[in-house]
Amino acid sequence: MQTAPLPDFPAGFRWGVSTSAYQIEGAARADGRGPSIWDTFAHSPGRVVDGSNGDVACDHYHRYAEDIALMAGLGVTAYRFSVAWPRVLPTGTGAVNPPGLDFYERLVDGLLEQGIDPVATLFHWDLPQPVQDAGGWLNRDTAHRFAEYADLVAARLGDRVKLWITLNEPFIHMSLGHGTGEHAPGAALLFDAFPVAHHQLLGHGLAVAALRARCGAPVAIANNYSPVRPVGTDPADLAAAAGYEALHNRLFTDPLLGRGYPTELGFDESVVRDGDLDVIAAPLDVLGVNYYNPTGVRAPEEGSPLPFELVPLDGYPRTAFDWPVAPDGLRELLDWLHRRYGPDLPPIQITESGCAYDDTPDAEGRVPDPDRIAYLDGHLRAVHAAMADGVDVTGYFVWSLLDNWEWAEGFTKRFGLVHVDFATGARTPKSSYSWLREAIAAARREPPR
Ligand code: PNW
Repeated sequence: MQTAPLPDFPAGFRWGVSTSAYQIEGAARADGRGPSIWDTFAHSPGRVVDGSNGDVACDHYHRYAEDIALMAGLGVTAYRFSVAWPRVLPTGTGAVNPPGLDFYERLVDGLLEQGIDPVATLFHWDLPQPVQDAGGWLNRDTAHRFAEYADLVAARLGDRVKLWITLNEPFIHMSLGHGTGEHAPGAALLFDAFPVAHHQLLGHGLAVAALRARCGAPVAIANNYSPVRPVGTDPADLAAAAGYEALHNRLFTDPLLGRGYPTELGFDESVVRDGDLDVIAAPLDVLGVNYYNPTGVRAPEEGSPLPFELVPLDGYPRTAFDWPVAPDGLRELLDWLHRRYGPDLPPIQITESGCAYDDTPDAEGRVPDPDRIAYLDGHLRAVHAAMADGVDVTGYFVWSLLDNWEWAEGFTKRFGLVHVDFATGARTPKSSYSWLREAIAAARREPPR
């Protein structure tokens, strides 16, 4: 598919792809890896739509060299992966598993050989099961265990990782993992899940301190955001939308950027101790922004346990996930972050942006995915427009390099630039891969200014 040339991005803009450990690595019992909450969850009947799990996934643990070659062919300047805590510390704490650290060292060194910046996420939801058994993120101790694990990884890789990301989407881990139970560990506590927010943020702050003590590499967190669109004009609809806005977009970012927790949600904040908010507000070098779609919200039905109802938004094309395709939402979101947080907002990198479609190889073995090309084109233009509005955006990572294991959706949602045949592990670059390769090559040819 042909698209008009993209506008110029500045020299040094980071072009990347993102993945996460449990979604691609497989090798779930190899080389001393311990179980995580996602192993437990995926192996429990009824939790994952197709009954699948990440035991093998993309077998990236064994095929990482091929995957680095795919990235080199794409021309990206950075790769965002996650370190599996239970691969490094099989029980979450205590004894180190050397082969686990060795794997990430091979990966990092392989990336550096290709001139690709390693960007390491420390927690992408795969909590060691023994840490969960001790209370998981409902237990304040987990914040300290996380910082110790961060210190351990930084001691080994701190001289080579170019950007650390402490947590991935703590909002989703709280809300789907502990609010509704759709994700591991499967707790359905609704608003009583607030301690999971606070302890993740405390763990983040403690990990930032540990990383700073070990190395000079910049530190970020990756939050997901969604512009909230009220559906309906009743004051009750507007109030519901305002509440959801505070929950989704501000609960994590306000305390990170020194504003404390939003009060309008009525959370029981008794777990917050003196000094915690200072730990959480440790300066960040980059804010990671994961963006997929805007959210429609209206007032709930009588008797609903939640103060809002999420509703589909009309008037947008949809992905295979039924998510609306709304590049304007990304510009709106970036402008909102810039306005709301002003000088406290660090430079932004889009740490995830992408879409799922039912991509299937054709008779010639090609995988045409014109909808993904249109998606990426639109979202890159939205980023560029936000930059012209004055927002400091320094990178864009596509979710994802590979089709992979999409959590509760199992293998049914394909987000990759590269098609994966899950029966054989065979990788086939889709047409979006060729499109992005040309876009990156054109951008990197721009003269520095
Ligand atoms: C993110 N939602 O998850 C994650 O960081 C990735 O691991 C994941 O594969 C990707 O987005 C695509 O889903 C999300 O329900 C999971 O709104 C669920 C939601 C949002 C993000």
